[in-house]
Amino acid sequence: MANPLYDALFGKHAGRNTPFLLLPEGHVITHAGFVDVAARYANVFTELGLAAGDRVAVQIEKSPDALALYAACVQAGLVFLPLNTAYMPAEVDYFVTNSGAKLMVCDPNKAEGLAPVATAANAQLETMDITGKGSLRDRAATHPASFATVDRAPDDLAAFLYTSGTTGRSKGAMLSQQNLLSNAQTLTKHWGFTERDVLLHALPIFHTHGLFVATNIMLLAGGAVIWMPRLDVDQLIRFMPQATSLMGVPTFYTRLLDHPEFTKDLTRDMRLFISGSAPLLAETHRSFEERTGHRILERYGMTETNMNTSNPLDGARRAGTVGKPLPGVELKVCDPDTGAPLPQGEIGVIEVRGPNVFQGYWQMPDKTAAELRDDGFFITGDLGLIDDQGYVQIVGRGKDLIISGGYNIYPKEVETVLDDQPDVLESAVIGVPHGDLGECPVAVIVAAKGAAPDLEALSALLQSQLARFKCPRKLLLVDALPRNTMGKVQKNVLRDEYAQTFAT
Ligand code: MLC
Ligand code: AMP
Repeated sequence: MANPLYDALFGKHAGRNTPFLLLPEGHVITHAGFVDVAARYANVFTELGLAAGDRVAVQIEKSPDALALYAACVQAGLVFLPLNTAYMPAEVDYFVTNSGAKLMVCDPNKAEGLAPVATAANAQLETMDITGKGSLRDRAATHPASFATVDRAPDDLAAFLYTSGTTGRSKGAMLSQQNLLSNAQTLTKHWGFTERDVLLHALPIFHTHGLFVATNIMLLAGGAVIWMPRLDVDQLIRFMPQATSLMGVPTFYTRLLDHPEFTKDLTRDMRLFISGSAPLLAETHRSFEERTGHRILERYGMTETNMNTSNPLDGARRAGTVGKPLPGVELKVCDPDTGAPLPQGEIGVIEVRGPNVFQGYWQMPDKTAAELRDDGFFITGDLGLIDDQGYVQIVGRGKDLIISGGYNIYPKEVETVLDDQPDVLESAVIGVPHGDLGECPVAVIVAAKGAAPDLEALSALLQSQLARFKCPRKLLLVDALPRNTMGKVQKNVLRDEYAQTFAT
């Protein structure tokens, strides 16, 4: 047996002294150097008593060592569980407990606060800071740069990514080796990535986009990655002449367009600009082409499915569409009530099937059954249509979800915190247009009888419990929420009413 994901992404780089991670301050990590570091961490995992199939939860800043932990998990047959660094301890508590993680890795600054979480969940706690330093690296220094790769089958799990739900708590999407590998292979070919490519990487590595799409492709293709800790447009511009490609959420592109130094000349050696995770406005697509001559390639994906559709490398990249289903991916548009496929051109719920589709939600058979059909089709909850040229257009969401700067916010989670407050009768959290982040959450609140909620105090309370990006940028008090005849809150009415909240 072998370990297909490790062999394809990492193992083949052993001994290759070619540049892999190019750090902004000038340091270069070679492919060989990277797999050596990963092997040391794989040895640490064994030292800590972890065995194949165990989950490793990490909430750490982006660094080369943070990426090496992902490689080490794959090599040791462990399930990698990355967490958004913005999550608060209560949120982390849920993920660690629910996943049954045996090891938790956090920033040294957060270790004290998270120690009780680890203890309660019976997980070991180790640390790693933004430079890679911490207790894990100390341990790694005592181990050799070689490790006997653990055998894995294509269906064995490689990662858990938690995704929130419209009703209850977050669900751990289980991704197998084959889910990740098949998608990386398809995308590398579809987008023409080779070892000559140099990717500008400014996305976080705790989500599908920055971790799997961007890094898996580059590892498979064997090219180099300019490894930036976060989005800094000045830095992006500085390094663009050395790069061939960029992957980003739409905010990356609107911020580039807002920068006076972002010119056609700067993008001369760029081969490809890719956008996804949130809708790219047709207007951004057109302005980008006017400024640079490049047409952004938009694609569509999800945590549960990796990438589903893409505009073509060669051929028409059409603004306002997410392209056609990727090779090997089947896509249909169905009636939301009956699940029956709809004729071409009609709007319905998008369903997808293929080797990219996840294995189900961890220990949630009911939720899995509700979204993943017996025949393998996954119900995405996105509303769309297939146009007369076979391109998919996403026209809305059947699920109550806000996407802000590429991060998902489930209103229900925020409303639950607000509704629990004695001064609040009820609340509705909606997404309203925002020039920089696409949309931003706003909370519309109704006071409990005779109460006068302190909006500042409510805002502070939300910030103490939820990651900052989920917290509404504005809280508004109203007498009543609009309802339809069935008594359901009409969020579309609220979205229209408050559409101008962040208009400039
Ligand atoms: C940061 N903040 C946000 C935010 N990001 N608020 C709302 N939405 C966001 N996305 C808040 C911070 O909490 C902080 O608040 C303030 O904004 C400034 O923080 P920052 O860290 O300086 O922000 P910035 O660096 O400008 O980050 C914005 C961003 C970043 C868009 C560059 O959010 C980002 O990199 N997003 C990418 C997300 C991503 O990778 N998504 C892929 C999901 S995978 P305060 O109050 O402290 O000032 C997926 C599948 C697929 O969807 O198809 O790809
Ligand atoms: P996540 O759960 O973070 O993986 O978010 C997945 C969701 O992001 C999808 O269900 C879509 O709603 C949205 N999404 C991803 N790519 C695009 C895109 N190109 N256009 C519009 N929405 C997108």
